[in-house]
Amino acid sequence: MADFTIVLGTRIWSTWSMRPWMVLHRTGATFDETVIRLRSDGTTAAISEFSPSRLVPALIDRRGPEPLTVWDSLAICEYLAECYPEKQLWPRNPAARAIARSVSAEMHSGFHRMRKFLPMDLFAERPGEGLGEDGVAADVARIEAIFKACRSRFGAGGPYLFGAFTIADAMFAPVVSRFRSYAPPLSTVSAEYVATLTKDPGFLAWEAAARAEL
Ligand SMILES: N[C@@H](CCC(=O)N[C@@H](CS)C(=O)NCC(=O)O)C(=O)O
Repeated sequence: MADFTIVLGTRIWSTWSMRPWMVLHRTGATFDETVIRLRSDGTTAAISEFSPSRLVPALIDRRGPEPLTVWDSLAICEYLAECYPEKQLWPRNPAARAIARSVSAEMHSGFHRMRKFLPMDLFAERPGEGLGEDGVAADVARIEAIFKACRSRFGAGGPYLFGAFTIADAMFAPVVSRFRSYAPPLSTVSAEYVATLTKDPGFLAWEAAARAEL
């Protein structure tokens, strides 16, 4: 049996599932998956079998004497960072790590207008749609400011927000998918970052699995 089971929602829509899945994929751990169809009559009941919050994602760690269930995307990412310190899933530098945690938490708790009006639909092409809705431009501008600040202050060592891939990149992966679908006008820094993340092995693996689900 694999070390972990990750419980996910329908891949094309489930932003919260995509984030910790990319992090788990990065660890190289063996894992299997349970994918629950969202937006169906039985969704809540099906999720409740695995997740106490009745929301996906959830991670089940089977390595100990009894299985341990961790839920909520950011808590799962933190748990994996603790399980695999050698993978440097957070930046090693304390200042970079503090900012990586700040932008990840900001993503986790904010950007409600963008979430509402630019929902993730992984392969959709809807250029311009939703961009004029109230508050969307402000959310996009704030995200662009985050990309610029992280890349310029901490990104010298590679093409990701903090140079090498970290949890912060996974947290922004669904945003990058939205930028690709809805095509807001972007700065060069943001456009380059979208190109980087959409070529990331974890992002591509998520897309391949999502295609197989269609
Ligand atoms: N704060 C949670 C949010 C999780 C969440 O909202 N998950 C959605 C899917 S992306 C869900 O489970 N929805 C249940 C449903 O559609 O019935 C996290 O970060 O994991």
